[in-house]
Amino acid sequence: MSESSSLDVREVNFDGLVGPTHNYSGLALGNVASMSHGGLVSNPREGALQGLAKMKSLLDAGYAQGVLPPQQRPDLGALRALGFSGTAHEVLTRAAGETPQLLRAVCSASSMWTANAGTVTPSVDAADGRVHFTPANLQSSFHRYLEPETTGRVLAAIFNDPRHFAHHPVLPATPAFSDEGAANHTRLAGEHGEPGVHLFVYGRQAFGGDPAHEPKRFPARQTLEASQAVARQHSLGEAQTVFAQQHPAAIDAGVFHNDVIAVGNGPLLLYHEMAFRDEQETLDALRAKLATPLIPVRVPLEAVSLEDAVDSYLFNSQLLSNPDGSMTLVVPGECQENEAVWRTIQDLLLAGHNPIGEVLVKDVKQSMRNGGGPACLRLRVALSSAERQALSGRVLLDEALYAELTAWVERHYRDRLAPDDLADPQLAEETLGALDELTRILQIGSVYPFQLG
Ligand code: SUG
Repeated sequence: MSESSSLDVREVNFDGLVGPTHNYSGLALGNVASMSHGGLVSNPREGALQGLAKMKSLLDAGYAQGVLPPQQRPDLGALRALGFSGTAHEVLTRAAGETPQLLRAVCSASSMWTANAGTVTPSVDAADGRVHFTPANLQSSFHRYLEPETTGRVLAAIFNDPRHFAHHPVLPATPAFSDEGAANHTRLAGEHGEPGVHLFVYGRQAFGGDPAHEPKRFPARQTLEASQAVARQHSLGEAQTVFAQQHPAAIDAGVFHNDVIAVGNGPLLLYHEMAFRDEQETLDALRAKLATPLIPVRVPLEAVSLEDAVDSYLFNSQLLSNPDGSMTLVVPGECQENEAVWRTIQDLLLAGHNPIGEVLVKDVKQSMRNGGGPACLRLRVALSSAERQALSGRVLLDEALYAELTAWVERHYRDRLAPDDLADPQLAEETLGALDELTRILQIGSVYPFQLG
């Protein structure tokens, strides 16, 4: 085994910075929060500061915290590819007049939800002893389909030492290989540095699937075929993988990713009774493959309805390992506002026989209104100390980086954005200036289309 399997493996949570064009456009079919908040005025500065505050508090609590940059928006290249021409001003004005919905899509700051950036396999599970990455194609929606190209460049810039990191191509961006990344992937293991089992959760089967087992109201965003292809790219064998179908009724209730209804960490799987189409089969398969006893923590429907799960985002929590073997659950503020959910946290999770010993409540409301909780905002990458040292750029949060990023947000971000503001060419210019500066702060080189010429 390579040095990457040595001790001191830590999970680094790479949170996406909320971008300067953060807005509410109602773009995500099947995502109840996005659908109900479209058209509201957003607060990009507040959103970015909320995200940074979450990162800082987890850093202060002793967890390893990374940061990933937002993307270049508005995506003028996408508008040009769709036939708009002329200066930036002309392109934006014409798009705003002719297809305001398209303009909103190319302005989305959706790359903040880095749980959808890609799928990651830690080196301890990989035959070649390297960490493997596949950016997600996000082909289910146009605004997110625009992300993978820059995501791939950002990941390659940060994890750029080929002795430690391997990057795979994005899957074909077509419905059969619809891939939403780590939001539908959970790695279970004894500890982060021990070999693990990868639970891939899909919503539909593209080839030969039975439509009777698919959601009726909202789209299933992940296919079995996409999950299998990612597992193949990462050379994960049968003994290391479990493929489980998401419950179609959950998708129809607004559970557009598995991380809205289940979260795992180490040997613990916290899940809602309605998470999987076949709960027992899923647990049995995990038990058969895991080297350590599975700790299932099941939340029954009678404790938390699907509606409450979707409203509160209880399962979109971060579950973090502590040195004493206990775990901390990082929940969004909305959980505290929901009586049934808050009671379940106290009575079933904290008082139950499981390692969850603490609950931290974080305010990420700006992101939550678009359906993004604490877990959506982060990409988990388990790294050995050698791999952490091999990272490029200045992306591991510390006191100084936090202070610089906070000042950068305060310098460049608008307080509020109404839907009509998205056509303002000034906003596009401000954003480019801010991102150029950000790549210097993070020392990641040129990753944006405007920097590549
Ligand atoms: O893809 N929302 C995102 C939220 C992603 C949450 N991620 C995880 N569950 N891991 C989505 O649905 C809404 C954008 C808007 O409507 O303006 C949006 O894209």
